[in-house]
Amino acid sequence: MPFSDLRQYLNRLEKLGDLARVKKEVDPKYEIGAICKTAHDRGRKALFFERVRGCSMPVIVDLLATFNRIATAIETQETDLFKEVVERTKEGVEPRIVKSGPCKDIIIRGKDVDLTTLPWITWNKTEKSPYITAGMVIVKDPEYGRNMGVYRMMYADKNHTFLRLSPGHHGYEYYKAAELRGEKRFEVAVALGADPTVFLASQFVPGIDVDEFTIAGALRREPVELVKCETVNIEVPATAEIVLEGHLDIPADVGDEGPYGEFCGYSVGTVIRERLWTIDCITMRRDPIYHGFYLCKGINEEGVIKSLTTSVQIYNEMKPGHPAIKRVHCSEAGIGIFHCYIQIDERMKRPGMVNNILASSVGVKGSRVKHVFVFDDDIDITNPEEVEWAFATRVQADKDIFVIPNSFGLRLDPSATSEGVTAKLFVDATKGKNFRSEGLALPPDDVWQKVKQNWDSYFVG
Ligand SMILES: Cc1cc2nc3c(=O)[nH]c(=O)nc-3n(C[C@H](O)[C@H](O)[C@H](O)COP(=O)(O)O)c2cc1C
Ligand SMILES: [Mn+2]
Repeated sequence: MPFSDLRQYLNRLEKLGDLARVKKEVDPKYEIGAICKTAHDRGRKALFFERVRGCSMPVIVDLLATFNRIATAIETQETDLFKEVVERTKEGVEPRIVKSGPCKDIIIRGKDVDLTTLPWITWNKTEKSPYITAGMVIVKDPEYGRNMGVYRMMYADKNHTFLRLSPGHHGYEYYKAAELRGEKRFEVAVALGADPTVFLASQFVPGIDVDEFTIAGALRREPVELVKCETVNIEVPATAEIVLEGHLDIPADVGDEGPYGEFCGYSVGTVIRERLWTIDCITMRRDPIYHGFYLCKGINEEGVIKSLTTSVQIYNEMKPGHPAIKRVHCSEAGIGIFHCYIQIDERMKRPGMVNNILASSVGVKGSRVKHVFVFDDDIDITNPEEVEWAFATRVQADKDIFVIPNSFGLRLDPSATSEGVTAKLFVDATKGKNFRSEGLALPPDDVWQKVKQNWDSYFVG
């Protein structure tokens, strides 16, 4: 049975010993971020902050920050995660609209709306204001249907926040479409804290007309239950912890937004003239749990989630044209999008094939790959040690590496131009035609397997 809400998932994590309760009161300004950053090197458990200064709500952070927890979220094993996600997302599962749900336990409207009751967290030293970071923003369009994506919200006042609608992301495109239709108002709903597949689904990059709730349904193998909002014509997860309802005016009020600690691990400037929205209604569960998301230098939760969603997407798009591809892995330290490792079936390799695969990788929809490598299938591309070893021993830089200058990448990459123009690197790390080796230096398989099976027996007297 899939999890029906955030709470069920947290219970499971706690039973598995994969959730740590922070019992001491913590300061929402920098201390939560410092605890999250430290926890990364000390077990990487999900962190449940029971007492946050100045706020009555507990805070959960780093929910899906390991592949193991993502596997738990979709009820599979970490070793099967990639294969399962590829299989399950082949077909969407439509959400089901229900009459009511626990997200309606408490309803606060109009002038009673007071966002200061939420835990406003400032995560990193570069951030000048606190942010909502895990809000799943739901919007609708008459042509494209429903869309759900996570967009950050910087605090403005008790019923306003900024809404960072990045060009290219669907929230922005929907807003622009409403503007072009001459509308004066753009409705928005934001859900915080739901069954974990919903958040996971928000990070897939399907076409503009695909409702991310159908991906959540596919991941959990049952429809997500949605309820109608109170003040806008949008549906939200029935079991959400907190729901914000409201609107942007068209044209919207604007102001300077940022800087913010981005998933690349840096803060990259202030967004000039970002839009603000008005929150007209808040609904929530009794004793709501606030979901926060921490981004920082090094491997962070977004890099881990993106690693999975990007790898699945690149695999799905490239496999039909390149059947030799066995697996794709965009590494977490490469923030899930910059370093793409492609594993091919060595037996299917033909002259020139690897370079064609490398070149095609930049054409994948929404792909931001920057450094792409192809490996033979004796390399476990999810293991950084094997990846580096293959790069060290199978690559001749003058023959196996090529670069495309002036390509489109990501503006948040501080080494790219401010428009996001970047070079792309392609590496054939497979064994070349003239590779000089009699084979891998490893024990014979049968002996090795036997040793592994009887491992403990070697260490008893
Ligand atoms: C914590 C977090 C914060 C994010 N902040 C933003 C943001 O402020 N603006 C944005 O456009 N995308 C942001 N994203 C990325 C989008 O959620 C993601 O690219 C999503 O797939 C976009 O979906 P869409 O194309 O349907 O809008 C964020 C992602 C995460 C995990
Ligand atoms: Mn979308």
